[in-house]
Amino acid sequence: KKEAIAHFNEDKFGMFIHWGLYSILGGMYKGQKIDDIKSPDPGVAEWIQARARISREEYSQLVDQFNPVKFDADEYVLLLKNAGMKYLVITSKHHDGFALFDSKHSTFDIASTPFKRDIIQELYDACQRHEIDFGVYYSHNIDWNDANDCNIKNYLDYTGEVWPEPADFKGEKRRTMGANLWDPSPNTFDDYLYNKAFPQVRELLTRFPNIKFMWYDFAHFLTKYQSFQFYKAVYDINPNVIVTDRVGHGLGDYKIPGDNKIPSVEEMEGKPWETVGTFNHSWGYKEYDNDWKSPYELIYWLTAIASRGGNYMLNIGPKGDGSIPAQNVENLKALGKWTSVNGKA
Ligand code: FUL
Repeated sequence: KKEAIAHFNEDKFGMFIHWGLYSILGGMYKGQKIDDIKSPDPGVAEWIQARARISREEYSQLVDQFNPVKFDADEYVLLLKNAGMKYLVITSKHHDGFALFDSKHSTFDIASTPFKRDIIQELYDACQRHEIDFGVYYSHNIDWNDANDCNIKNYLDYTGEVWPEPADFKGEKRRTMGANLWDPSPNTFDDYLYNKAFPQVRELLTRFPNIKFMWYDFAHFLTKYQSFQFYKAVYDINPNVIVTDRVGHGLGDYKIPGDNKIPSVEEMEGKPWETVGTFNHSWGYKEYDNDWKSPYELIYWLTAIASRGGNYMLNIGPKGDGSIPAQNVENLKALGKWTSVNGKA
């Protein structure tokens, strides 16, 4: 584990990819920008299902439209490699519950789309070919398709917390904090854990033995035991995989300060850490957000983070057709000119 952490620290600069069914919508729901929808949930594109309170049934119809024919794994990996990045982490399953890999434990996955090709497999293979470290993001607590209410009721009962507001779960305007309170699945949260989440985590680690990072996210409503189980699920199969502290309850091998946050050295308490940052203002593709960070801004983020001892993982959100927004490509190429002179070989 020590070696794996030292290796991670050496990597310094990586690419994050948020890609899934939400990328088809590009931040638009029925002709309306999600920023214009009145909703207490975040306006980032991958949160559209929560923000617009889309039913599970309606959202899952996107499966039939997911056909990213422009996707080319080598092109993605060479783009990041030529920008000076050393690793890649992709959303294997985000909060919507859709798996970008061919999963034995859910039909809500890439194999059910017209595309069928296993995106995680193709990127993993391309990373091995081009000597890029590979990791997966996995939304373990939040799964709007299969995790019932994402454990929020148990959590509030158990902790006695009143959060986000009195928990009658009826107010449409109430912030969900990621829990599916508008159309929860009929199964229990335990069903989700034992029939989908743990099996999928094991599936990923077994199928991809050279995974370096498990990027768990958003553990708000998990018990300490559940967080421990998620940590252990990884450790038991591959103890060299390092795990984000977002697994919950103070567990994990490296710290993630808030999204888009450059922390002070003191805040990180001498632990390994990584800042994750957006290129514009959304993680998933949002067709009307063209406020891209320039190559100069990216150099600032990279140097500010690296000089404090952290890693910088910069995000891109490919479109539903598999292409990457042109300005991302251009700015990453420009950045590559700088890293080729100032970065590590
Ligand atoms: C957050 C998530 O809710 C966002 O959608 C995104 O994945 C970001 C990196 O982490 O907690």
